[in-house]
Amino acid sequence: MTPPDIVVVVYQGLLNPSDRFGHIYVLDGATGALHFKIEEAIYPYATPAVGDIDNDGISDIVAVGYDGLDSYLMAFDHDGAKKWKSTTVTESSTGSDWFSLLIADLDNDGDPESLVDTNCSIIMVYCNGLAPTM
Ligand SMILES: [Ca+2]
Ligand SMILES: [Ca+2]
Repeated sequence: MTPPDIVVVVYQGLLNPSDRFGHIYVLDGATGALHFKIEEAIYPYATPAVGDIDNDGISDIVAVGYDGLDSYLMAFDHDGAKKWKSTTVTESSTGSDWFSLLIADLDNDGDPESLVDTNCSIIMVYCNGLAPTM
């Protein structure tokens, strides 16, 4: 059995305050070798969720993207290719927003939903692995 890969967010803002962006790195689960880095900037204080949002049998990554002002929900294929980006999730200009992400089939219809919870306890649900339409 092939060991699963490791998804990790790297943020260097503590060493370099001008760098306010995190990046996702995917590592080989057996060796720790780098498979790839996702170049899209993400919000560094939100842990990505991993799950098969399009039911193709291969895990995908859902993360909070960040452009330095606004944050978005973003989905990536198993190879790091961007699948979609939501409209703004919440303003993050104060840097005080925190997010929790979850992928689950809430209504048991066989298609996963992606959920994001902000520090205001607002939960947004994106259905069936599709790009959100909010
Ligand atoms: Ca998939
Ligand atoms: Ca569902």
